[in-house]
Formats: sequence, C-alpha cells, structure tokens
Amino acid sequence: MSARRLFFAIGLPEPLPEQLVRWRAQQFPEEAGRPVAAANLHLTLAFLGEVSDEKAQGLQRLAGRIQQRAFTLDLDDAGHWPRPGVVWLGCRQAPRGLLQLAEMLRAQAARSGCHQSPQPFHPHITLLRNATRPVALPPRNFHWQFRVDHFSLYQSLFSQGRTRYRCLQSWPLQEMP
Ligand code: 2AM
Repeated sequence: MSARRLFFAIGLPEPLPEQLVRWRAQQFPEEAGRPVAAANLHLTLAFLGEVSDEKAQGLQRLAGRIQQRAFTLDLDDAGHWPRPGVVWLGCRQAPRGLLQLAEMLRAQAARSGCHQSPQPFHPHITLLRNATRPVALPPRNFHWQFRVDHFSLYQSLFSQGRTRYRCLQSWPLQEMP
C-alpha cells in the first residue's frame, strides 16, 4: 500500500515569499542555518505523517466540511528554537480563526490515527533549518500582513537531496457577507 507524507498548511501569497527571502538574506548571516527555499515557505496547520491513500481521502472529506471564516495574518514576530534548529516567523497574537482551523484539523487528524504532537500549537513559518547555534534575531521592526482565504493539503517529496512540497488540494475559508 502506498503512503505519502502529508500536512495541512497555509501557503504564502505572491510576492511575499520573495520579499521574505530578501529580508532573511539581509538579517541572517549564511552560517546561521540552511535557508528554506521561497517556494517551500508555509505555515503548517497539522502535520499528518505518512498517510495511506484511503486515510488521506477520509481526511480530505473531513477538511471539506470545515466551515471557517477567513482571517488576516500579521507576521510580526520571530524566534529561534535551538533544539530542532529552527528560526521562524510568526505572529505576536495569533488570530482566533487560525487557532480554530488548526485545532479542527489536528483533532480530525488525531481521530484518524495520525499522531499529533502533545506540544501546544505555535503557528510559525520556518525560515532557517539546522540553526542549532545561537542566532541574533532581527529587531522587531518588521511587519507583513496577508489575508488567509484558503488552506491546503501538501505532500512532502524528497528527491536528489531536496525537499519539495506539492499542493494536492485547497479549501476556501468564508469571507464575511
Ligand atoms: P517545521 O517547519 O517546524 O519543521 C512539513 O514537514 C511541515 O510539517 C514543516 O513545516 C514541519 O514543521 C511540520 N511538522 C510538524 N511536525 C512534524 C514532524 N513530526 N516531522 C516533520 N515535519 C513536521
């Protein structure tokens, strides 16, 4: 039986990925960590792990039933987790809509047998990996904002030493009438 490595996430609208990559290059020295490619920048809502096609179909059906309002995401926070070696961008105050959406997807995933981390959900966009040594974080004078009006299911593919994410399906979030 085939299994794919899947996760639900929010992708970034153009031209934000390129803007973030330029800003990152100005803010962090090369030795700080391995930069995530612009096309791979995303905010994970629920990590599913290796999932059979049958289980994935069930999770896609459940995702399609989610009724959730669109929300605005403010990227105005950054941090460093030395243990997993991650430098990230996030929000000082996560919107309720984001937390509710992630909570729903993670609960559906857990009920479907996809192990969910017991750690609380901390919404973030990974900018650098392998950042295990101390890193000077940029001054908090940055702020990007975008409207989140859909979420997606991605497959993580690894070949020729590179990770690439393929969007399999997207679902809209409701705008206020
Ligand atoms: P990270 O960026 O903090 O590493 C695809 O791997 C996405 O799923 C990444 O954004 C990753 O978060 C997230 N993720 C969450 N739990 C994971 C796990 N146990 N293994 C790999 N990725 C995980």
